[in-house]
Amino acid sequence: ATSEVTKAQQMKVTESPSIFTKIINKEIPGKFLHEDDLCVALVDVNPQAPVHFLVVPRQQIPGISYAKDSDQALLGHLLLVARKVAEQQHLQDGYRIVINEGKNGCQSVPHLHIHVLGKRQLNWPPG
Ligand code: DGP
Repeated sequence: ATSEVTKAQQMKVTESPSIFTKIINKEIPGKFLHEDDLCVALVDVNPQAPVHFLVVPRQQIPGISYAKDSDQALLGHLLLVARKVAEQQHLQDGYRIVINEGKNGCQSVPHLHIHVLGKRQLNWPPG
């Protein structure tokens, strides 16, 4: 399987629709933990922790580097959904929220998403 680093190095920000847009539009399957007018939460297909989900805006912003001042309310909403779904997933012992950006950040899907990982002791610093 292609490593996440290789995928990140090969990512094209122009990919449209993204894999997440196809999942949001129910063209390909995904396990939804949350859906609202602005975003969804999806179980990550390649989990890095016992609980690993993604909070994804319906709008296909290619990454956090493309966010505009006018996205302020949306970005806040994504974090609050991350917190609410983390509670539903019983992550009371803690969790980590991550946004990967671009090649060096190891972003492989060009559609903004917040990772939430929990149910194990995570380490620091990340690789
Ligand atoms: P990132 O490296 O931050 O771009 O993370 C992309 C994540 O998306 C990665 O953890 C694997 C996950 N992923 C990729 N393709 C799919 C898919 O088709 N379905 C789901 N649920 N997750 C996916």
